Amino acid sequence: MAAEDPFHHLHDEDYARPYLKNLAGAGSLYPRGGRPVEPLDGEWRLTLDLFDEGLRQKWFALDETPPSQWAVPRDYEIEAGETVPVPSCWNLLKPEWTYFEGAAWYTRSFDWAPGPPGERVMLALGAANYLALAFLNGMPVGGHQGGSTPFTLDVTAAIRPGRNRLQIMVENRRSPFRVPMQHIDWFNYGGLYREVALMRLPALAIRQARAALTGDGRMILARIEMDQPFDGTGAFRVPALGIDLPVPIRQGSGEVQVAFTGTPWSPENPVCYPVEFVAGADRFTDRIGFRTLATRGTDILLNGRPVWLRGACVHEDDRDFGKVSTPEDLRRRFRHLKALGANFARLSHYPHHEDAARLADEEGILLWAEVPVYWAIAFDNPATLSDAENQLGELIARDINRASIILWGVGNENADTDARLHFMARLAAVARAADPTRLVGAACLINREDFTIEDRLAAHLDVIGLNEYFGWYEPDFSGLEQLLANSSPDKPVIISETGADALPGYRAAGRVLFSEDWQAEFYRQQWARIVATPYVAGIAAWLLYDFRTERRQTGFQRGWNRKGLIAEDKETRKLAFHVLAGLYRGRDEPS
Ligand code: GCB
Repeated sequence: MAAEDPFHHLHDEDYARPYLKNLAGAGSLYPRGGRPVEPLDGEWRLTLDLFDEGLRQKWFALDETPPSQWAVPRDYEIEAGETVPVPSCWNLLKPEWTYFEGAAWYTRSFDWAPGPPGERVMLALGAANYLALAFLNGMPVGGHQGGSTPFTLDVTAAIRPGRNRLQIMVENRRSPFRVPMQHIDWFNYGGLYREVALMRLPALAIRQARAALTGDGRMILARIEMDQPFDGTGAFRVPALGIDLPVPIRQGSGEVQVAFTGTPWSPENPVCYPVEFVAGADRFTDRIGFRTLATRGTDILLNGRPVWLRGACVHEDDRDFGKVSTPEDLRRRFRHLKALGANFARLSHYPHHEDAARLADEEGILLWAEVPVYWAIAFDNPATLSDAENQLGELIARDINRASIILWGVGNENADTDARLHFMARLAAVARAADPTRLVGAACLINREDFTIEDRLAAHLDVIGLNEYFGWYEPDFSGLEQLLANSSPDKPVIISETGADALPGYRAAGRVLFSEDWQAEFYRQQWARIVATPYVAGIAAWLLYDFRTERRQTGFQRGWNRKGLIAEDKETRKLAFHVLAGLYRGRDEPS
């Protein structure tokens, strides 16, 4: 049927293809870089669209004539949508939306005043779970897949002076081919759950700007990448260190080295310096901590000295807001980590809000940041691999200047098959190529036949993550003892998860599952064995807060994973919190 027929998609099952052709990716991302933006947060209209009628019928192409003047009936009306806040997760807005998995259309209008000639306008989204397609004034302006990473869409051709109408279709179906796939242990929230904004860029703009110490810690290496071929001179400035240097830019990129005379960033002294990169009419600013990172044998070295990681994993989840990270939520998270005596957190199991790592920089908490290559991804599917590569690339591009991030996690508990080895070795290579300054790790499975830390992927990693639940999913700790004794890895091992469920307030003596007492005793037992193992370089308790997950349906759980050290109210500290805080501070008593 002819493309101009407004209903040509209706009975055409290939209806989505035209919109999926040019999805934005890491290569087209403009990190914010301190540039001013015009927020589009606030009230939007939301219409659920379980059958994808919006794409089939082209809801974006409909004009805004009121229903009283319609010549023929329609199935969509902007004003009939619910008024919802952005950012938010639709699941928590209305009881009947709690378990909705499908497409939904967000619509709002905004006013626009054009800037100087040549200016470009980007629609910048912090994240949308999982697929997002955007339409401005009836024109498709691109989209994105991957539920936790940022993207920018160039809307220059579609935006107009005065009133504009923006529509974003967000679709969160779980699928065997997505990253993550349909089987996960967390809640599949949907929607525009991070900030949406417009960002103005000059005709020639900085795509990426980074600065980090060279391996020996003596020099800062600063690099600018433009979004087009360009020969000229930029600038790199760190006013507090008296640095103000020209950066020669050839063919769109350039770098410069300068002696580092400042204070290295560390958890004890998390010094971040305001920095500025300038090229042409564009200016990219950031706050950067400078530190070195390496491994030597089974040690992790921060600024040349071994560091032992005491930490907790944390999901991006909230009883009231779902995946939305409010500034208060993030600040509370770091207060709790500090109260625990932690110097480390694992941001499980997908990229978190970018302010998490920014706050970690300021607070001095080391981070493991990862992509949701979780459990049984479709490892043999090339499209799934490119999706995972892209999510990793976007995460690295966004957070390249964060001193707190020490490790890129490329997966979690994936069975050691040939397809998985190929898939994840590729991700490790992608991470190294994009960022040679950090470590690459993954949470590996163990060999359960001979109880050893054994995974072919380890050859591609700097750090081996070990998730183990001896004493919880296994009745006792003997397997852990065997495993730790049988293994002799030649690189650092982090206990990337260990934990036990506890229902707040449920008290019982002995190994009574789901009691606060057993959760606390579990950590005492684990700790004694872990700290006695020289090749272990740290531990991340599973986890800081209880989180929502539909896999967990006993009377103790009722839709929640209860392994939090703190209950779902993010206030009530369980016994294990106090015990672990005592252990982390070097004494086995409640703090
Ligand atoms: C794991 C997974 C994590 C689960 C956890 C649990 O090994 O990596 O996502 O939530 O165990 O609670 O069982």
